[in-house]
Amino acid sequence: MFETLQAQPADKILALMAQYRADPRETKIDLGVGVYKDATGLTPVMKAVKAAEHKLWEEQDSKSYVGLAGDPAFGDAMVELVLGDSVPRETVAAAATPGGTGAIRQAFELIQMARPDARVFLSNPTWPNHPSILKYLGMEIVDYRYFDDETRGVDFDGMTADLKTARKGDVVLLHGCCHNPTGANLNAVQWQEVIKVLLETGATPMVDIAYQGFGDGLEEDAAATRAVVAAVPEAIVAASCSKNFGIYRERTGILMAVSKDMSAKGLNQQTLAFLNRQNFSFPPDHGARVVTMILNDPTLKAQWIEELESVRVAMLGLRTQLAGELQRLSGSDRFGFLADHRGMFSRLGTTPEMVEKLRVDAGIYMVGDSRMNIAGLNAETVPVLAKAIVDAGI
Ligand code: PLP
Ligand code: TYF
Repeated sequence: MFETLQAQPADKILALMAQYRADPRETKIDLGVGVYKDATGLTPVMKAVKAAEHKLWEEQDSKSYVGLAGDPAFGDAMVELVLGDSVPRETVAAAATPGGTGAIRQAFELIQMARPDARVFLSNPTWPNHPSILKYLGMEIVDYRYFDDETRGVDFDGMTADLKTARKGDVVLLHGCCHNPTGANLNAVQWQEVIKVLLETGATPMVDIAYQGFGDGLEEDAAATRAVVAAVPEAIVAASCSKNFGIYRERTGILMAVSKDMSAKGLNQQTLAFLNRQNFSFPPDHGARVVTMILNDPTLKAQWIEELESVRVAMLGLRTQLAGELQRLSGSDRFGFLADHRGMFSRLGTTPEMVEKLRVDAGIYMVGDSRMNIAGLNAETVPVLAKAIVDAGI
């Protein structure tokens, strides 16, 4: 049986993580995997999370099964966090999933179930797991232009031209905020243009939002997702709590199916629960419960927002420092895009050979497409990175 198995391609980001760990150099800098790290290089448990876990330990009197879609209170809290009051709650079906990746996987299966011939439009580039899962499911992918290698901003004309080729029954996957891997994002006017194209083509948007609170703020980062779901007849939203609650390993995420036609909610909800049952039955509860406790307790929520805000501001500070240092050393403004990008990542815009050179010569680890995790830096390593970039002639 197993002798027929073939080696599958490794995840390049995760492979880089192992390579970094094996590097004995003390001066090495990890700008690889998208995990937030503080100035000392640690990924701390947020205080609000610790407090909620403590309370949970004291109060929880059963670990019996919850429900196929998870605790409805988690659904309510997350729909409010992500969608605000953009659409009536009665139009949103929601199911807890193992992480944001679980939500994405279930979303693709939902699409395949509803429309076996659907094409899924992906930004070029996008998070590698998007095409990887779609290929695994045998679904058709269409790339749309997204990143402008020259400006390191969004190639908006290319993007809209490509999205106009979508049809009703197709799905357009959009990053709600903090685009991974580029860090380049649409402005509010451009989002309205995208919405216009969605309405013209009849294609269904699927929003992947994994970094709410990491870009311009909790509400600001949700604005595009809310505008999209409010405007179109149907939308899919996959949200992750891994980053903004710092609960990566708890696998906490949610899939939402939004339908303007309120009578559709029952069937959508039942379908999401069915999909969970086919794949793993009950979703993990611990992370979801902690998130629910935080969002429903004004004191814990205020503490979480404060902690999240300090994470966001720290990353912005590193962006400004890095752009400034590069301007000083290179005598040019060509790295100004680093201060304009938002979220954990920026694509530097250099060749895989240069990325490899930085790793070998300077112990700087970034993903092969030159994606850097800004949170991997601190005030001391920013000048080191800037010097290495300029010395390499990038
Ligand atoms: N979507 C994007 C764009 C991501 O970068 C991530 C990153 O981890 C996820 C979804 C899902 O993350 P997780 O499954 O860890 O919640
Ligand atoms: O893009 C990243 O680095 C994060 C973490 O298979 C991640 O989203 C990377 C690869 C992967 C799962 C998560």
